[in-house]
Amino acid sequence: MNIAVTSSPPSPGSRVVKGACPHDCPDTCALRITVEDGRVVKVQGQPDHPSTHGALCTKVSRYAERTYHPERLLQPLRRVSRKDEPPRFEPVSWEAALSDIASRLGRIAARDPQAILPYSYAGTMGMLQGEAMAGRFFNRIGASQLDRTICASAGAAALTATYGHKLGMHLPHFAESRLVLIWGSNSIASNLHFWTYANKAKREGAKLICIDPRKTETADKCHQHIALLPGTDGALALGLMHELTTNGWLDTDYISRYVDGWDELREKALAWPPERVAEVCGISADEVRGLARDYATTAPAAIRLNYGMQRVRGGGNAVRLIALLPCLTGAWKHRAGGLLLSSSGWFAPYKNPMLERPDLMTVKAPRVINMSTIGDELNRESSPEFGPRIEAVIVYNSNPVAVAPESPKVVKGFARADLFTVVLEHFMTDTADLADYVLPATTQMEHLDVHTSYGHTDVLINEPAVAPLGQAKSNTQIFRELAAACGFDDAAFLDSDEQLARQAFTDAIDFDALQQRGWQSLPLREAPFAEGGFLTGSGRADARGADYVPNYESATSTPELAARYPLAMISPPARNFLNSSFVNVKSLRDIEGEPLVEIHADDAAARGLADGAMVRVFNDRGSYLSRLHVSGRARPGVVNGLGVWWRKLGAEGTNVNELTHQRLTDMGKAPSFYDCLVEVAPA
Ligand SMILES: Nc1nc2c(c(=O)[nH]1)N[C@H]1C(S)=C(S)[C@@H](COP(=O)(O)OP(=O)(O)OC[C@H]3O[C@@H](n4cnc5c(=O)[nH]c(N)nc54)[C@H](O)[C@@H]3O)O[C@H]1N2
Ligand SMILES: Nc1nc2c(c(=O)[nH]1)N[C@H]1C(S)=C(S)[C@@H](COP(=O)(O)OP(=O)(O)OC[C@H]3O[C@@H](n4cnc5c(=O)[nH]c(N)nc54)[C@H](O)[C@@H]3O)O[C@H]1N2
Ligand SMILES: [Mo]
Repeated sequence: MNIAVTSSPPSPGSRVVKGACPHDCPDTCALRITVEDGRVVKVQGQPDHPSTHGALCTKVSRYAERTYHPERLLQPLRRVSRKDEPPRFEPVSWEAALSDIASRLGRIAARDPQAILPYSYAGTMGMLQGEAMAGRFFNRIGASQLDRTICASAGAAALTATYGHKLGMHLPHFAESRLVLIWGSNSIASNLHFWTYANKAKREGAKLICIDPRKTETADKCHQHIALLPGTDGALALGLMHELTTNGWLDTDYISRYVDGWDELREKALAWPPERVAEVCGISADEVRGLARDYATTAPAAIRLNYGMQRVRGGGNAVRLIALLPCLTGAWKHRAGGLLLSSSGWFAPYKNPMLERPDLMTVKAPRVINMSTIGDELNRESSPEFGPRIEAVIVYNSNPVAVAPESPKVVKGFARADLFTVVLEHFMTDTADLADYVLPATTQMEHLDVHTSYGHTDVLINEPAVAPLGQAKSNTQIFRELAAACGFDDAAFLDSDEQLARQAFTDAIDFDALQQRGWQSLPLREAPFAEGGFLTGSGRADARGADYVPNYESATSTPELAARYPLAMISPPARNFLNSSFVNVKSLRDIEGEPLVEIHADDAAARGLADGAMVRVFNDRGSYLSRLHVSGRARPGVVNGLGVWWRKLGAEGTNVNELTHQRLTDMGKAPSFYDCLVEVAPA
């Protein structure tokens, strides 16, 4: 495993700063940042933070390389070329940039402020550099609101429907499980600090089973790998319920006390015998039977479900069905049994709902734009249903031109001559290339922040380690100054970062103690649902209405389309990138090599394709040039297009999102990135 474990003492004259990893990852590691002469020289994991235990992933141990990257944006830039020309920018002062941006936004707002749209996601997961000051600004100006759906909202809606909130097992307890299902997650790549606990369980004799269309690094290390077809997890869950029912493996006492709607769901499950499941999932009936037996007869049994499996049309229902499994076997009765998809709901009672100051909102019930369909939204005209055409977009903490689905439409939207785009960034990303103004933002080494997590249950602080580089400013400071340039004199815009940090939580999280220690664990119930206590209105887990929903695109749901595009494409993360972040860090890009697509030997042979060939992956939406990797990691019928590369670093200025579509999941209005048919041909 390529993790960096180091805890050498600081040399004399150096300083150690308490940090938190800002990236969109369930691990939210506590950092130990060593500074010498005002410069970060080392980024390590905090040895005493339980889940970090002194170890970082390869990416974040290179955080200094990213911070001091020669291509860091260090001054504000104004566009001088047209949007349909290669991008050219000139440096401009902060004063000139902010005053021009304020006057252009002011003119749009005078017509209709809802023509202004913020576009942000989790480039940093920090509460301050995320939405604390940005939210205040957009509320005050009266902008459209953004529905932040691009990653997790199908699973979030499903967990909330089933358990009443985004809650699950506590991370450390996985180490005591006897059976761990790693379902839709390449933990070693994307959730390394969970893997440590799973590996501990393995060493103590637990069985590990990976459920994933791709034979990942994680599948390599599990005892068993079930390589189902993408988007068929709901069918597998129903098949498991069939077996639990017909073999008498249900915990009828737990169900009768703590589950609503099982009678209805049981009827549906009985229609899914292993043979039918096998056909839909592309696996064997014995795999279904064996999995059911292991799950029902091993205790405690834990499921690490992750977001990889909910990026398909039926992602929400699949999460619901899987989340019900531990309610049917009573696995929740043990603290090392149950399921974890997200722990973020545990923080809800500790967060200040007023941090982003919804009371400043100047437009009553502004319209909501879904970030996952930004390609379509930017290309819409004004209409009574839609409202005003989008005239300005302020992008921060996100790189939509690379990460949003169906990028041909996203590019077309951002390339509109009449769209005013401001991008707050560290680097000249694909999105920044299409901006009118690019504003240099600080990195996690240069600003204060506070963090929660969606994998563990600790609050963390990130102290600034060094002064901002060049003329970079933090997101909070940029929105503060933009508010001033717009003439907003509300006191809310005068709060310093430390004041924001002190406002972020209720009194139960003491900021001074956080500064002292670096992190604070939430007090938690050991086995949260041992006696029900779900956060649904009834206190019971809710099974009503859950059912398998087939993909938008598959051999069974769209046979005509599948005749032209017979391969299902998934596009999970590349291990050494974080979404599109780090793609420009050379040492990491060198490990990944180049954009590649993995294919099974039979599918390659049927197309006369050789390992290492350049191929065109295509469908009706677009075409993507990529290196072919004939690989045991791909199952028949499925190709794996790894990573969200920067378009401009790809072979023809495209990436995998050239092929994905904008249709939304059954719950939570999320994108269905992994529900996508393609064909592969020689380039
Ligand atoms: N190194 C690295 N770490 C990351 C990220 C990154 O880009 N790089 N991204 C971060 C982010 S934003 C997120 S949301 C999390 C995501 O973390 P996870 O939810 O754990 O997702 P991934 O590691 O993307 O793993 C998804 C796995 O799901 C599999 N998969 C795809 N389709 C299906 C399906 O239909 N069913 C099943 N059962 N499996 C399927 C893929 O093959 C892949 O191995 O990771 C975070 N951590
Ligand atoms: N095909 C396909 N597409 C995907 C996925 C997939 O698996 N397959 N995964 C999806 C998922 S799970 C997610 S979460 C999204 C992620 O999509 P994004 O949230 O857009 O994530 P990144 O690509 O990492 O881009 C984040 C940007 O924020 C910038 N940034 C970081 N910190 C700061 C800061 O403090 N201030 C400012 N101003 N900028 C900062 C970084 O430099 C980076 O360019 O992508 C989605 N897209
Ligand atoms: Mo994500």
